[in-house]
This record gives sequence, C-alpha cells and structure tokens, in this order.
Amino acid sequence: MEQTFLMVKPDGVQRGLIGEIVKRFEQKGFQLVGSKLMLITREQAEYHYAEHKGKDFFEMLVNFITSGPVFAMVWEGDQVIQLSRTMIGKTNALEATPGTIRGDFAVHTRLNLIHGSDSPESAEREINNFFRPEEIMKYEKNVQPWI
Ligand code: RTP
Ligand code: MG
Repeated sequence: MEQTFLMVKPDGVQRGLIGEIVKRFEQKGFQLVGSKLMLITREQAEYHYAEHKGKDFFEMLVNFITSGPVFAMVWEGDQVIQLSRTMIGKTNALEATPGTIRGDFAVHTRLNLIHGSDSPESAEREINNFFRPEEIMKYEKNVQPWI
C-alpha cells in the first residue's frame, strides 16, 4: 500500500483550513496514518526543499515554511501519491483549476496552502524527514473494499 507525505503549510494553518483539507482526503477514501502540528527546523526545511537549492525563490521558500506551525501528515491508499497531487492542483496559481485545493482556496503560487510528495522516492524521503517510525499508525479501517 502506497504512502505519501502531505503538509498544510503555514498559510493553510493560519487560515483555518486544516479541517477542510483533511476532510477532502478522508472523503476520497484515503487513510490518515500519521499527523502532527509542528514547527519545522531550518535544517528540515532545507532538506525538504533541497531540489530547489540555488533557485531565486529558495530562501523565501525556507523562510515561509519555517515561519509558523505546519500540519504534517502521512496518508495511505492506492495511488495516493499521484491522486493527492491531482487533488492539490497545479503549482502555478494561474493553472490550479477549481475543484482542486489550490484552485479553490489559493491565489498565489508561493502561498499555495499544501505540499504533497511528487514520487515514491520523495514520499519516503519526506516521511522520514518529518516522522519517526513509531509515529506512523497501522490500523484496519472497517470499510468495504470499493474505497
Ligand atoms: P510543493 O513541493 O510545495 O508541494 O509544491 P509543488 O511540488 O507543486 O511545486 P515545486 O515545484 O516543488 O515548488 C515548491 C514550492 O516552491 C514555490 N515556488 N515558487 N516560480 C516560483 O516563484 C515558484 N515556484 C515554486 C511554491 O510555493 C511551491 O509550492
Ligand atoms: Mg514539490
């Protein structure tokens, strides 16, 4: 079963959108297996966004993501990595369509509410950056197999 790392960014926490965002993934049929409200360190942020090191927005990105509490989550389900990226919407605010989280709630590319892992390798790396193994819950959900 696939897992992904999702994180409500400081703007989403400030705007009171944690519940709305969690609701969407629950309703889709994914399973929440880890979550916490936390302040992330500069080291964690730089590691998380290492692929963007050297770009003009890197400093701003690290400053923003460490500026206040984030809501870090691990979600599990079939194809959860790709499907959650679809639910999140495009990075560019002008391309994030209505119906997606960014399309419905965000105006700016840099204040885009939520992060989602973009591949199985990123998901593993990001989960390990933010969670200890004992913080991930394994539990049976009593639902029918069609979700
Ligand atoms: P994220 O990693 O936060 O989930 O977002 P993403 O995959 O959709 O986008 P990515 O390309 O990984 O970029 C990471 C974050 O950097 C900011 N960004 N600003 N041209 C820009 O000003 C620019 N490009 C990216 C966004 O906050 C984006 O979420
Ligand atoms: Mg990314």
